Amino acid sequence: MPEPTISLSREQIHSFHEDGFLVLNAITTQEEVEQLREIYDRLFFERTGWDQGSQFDLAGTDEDDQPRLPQLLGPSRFAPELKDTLYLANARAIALQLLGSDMLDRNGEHMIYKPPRIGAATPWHQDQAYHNPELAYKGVNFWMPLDDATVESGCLQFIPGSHKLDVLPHHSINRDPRIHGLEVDNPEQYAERAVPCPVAAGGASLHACYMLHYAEPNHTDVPRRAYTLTFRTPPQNRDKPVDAYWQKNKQTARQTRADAYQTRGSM
Ligand SMILES: O=C(O)CCC(=O)C(=O)O
Repeated sequence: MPEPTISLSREQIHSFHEDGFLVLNAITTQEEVEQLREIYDRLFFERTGWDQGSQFDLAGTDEDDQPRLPQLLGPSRFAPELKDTLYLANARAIALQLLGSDMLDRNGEHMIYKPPRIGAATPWHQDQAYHNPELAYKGVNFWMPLDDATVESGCLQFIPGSHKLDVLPHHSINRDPRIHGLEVDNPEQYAERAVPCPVAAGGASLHACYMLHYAEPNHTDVPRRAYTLTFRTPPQNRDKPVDAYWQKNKQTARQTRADAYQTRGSM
């Protein structure tokens, strides 16, 4: 693992805790961005992880030939060289500054691809709407684009201070339980308070747990490739679980594939 090359100033740490997000101009080198693009394109071109349910269309039912928002969970399981990047070393060092020494060693990761022209919106949501409703979380997501991400191509947008909220009611995209992706209820109210955070390739936007965030469809002719790393402290049991009723009626093709894959593995 490379040695970290950057750290946050006191002002940046304060601003992250106050607003719930932060933008970094560079979290890795352009040389590493080039290498990551090759790995990324291979993983999506070959639909790596599809059979395991680890790759799927976040905004669709997985019936389309051309998914509009493909997502791959745990990409380093399929490309182990991702465990040895400067991006990971820098993100881990910064996460430690933000979360403190009880941060867990193990981190999460995923990739979300917005193809040129057809890439769908990532609706307003909180990541914790997907998570275990019995637990409370403290953590940080690093979102690094491999292409210059603009508002038009789908950089992330945030609602300052919304990381201080608890989980809000969500529903499946299009209210279709066959779709994995979630959207917060009444999303229209957030647009006018949104802070768009354009980021150049190899830079990153960071956001805290519970932050409301969104990204436009990709209206441009260039891809919007993004690679997220997540870090957290041990989750705490809640006195009263969140009523995450939107999780209960999910019926995704991704889950069916994941269950079938597990059954085959245990036979
Ligand atoms: O890449 C996107 O469009 C959304 C990313 C996101 O929601 C996340 O990484 O938490």
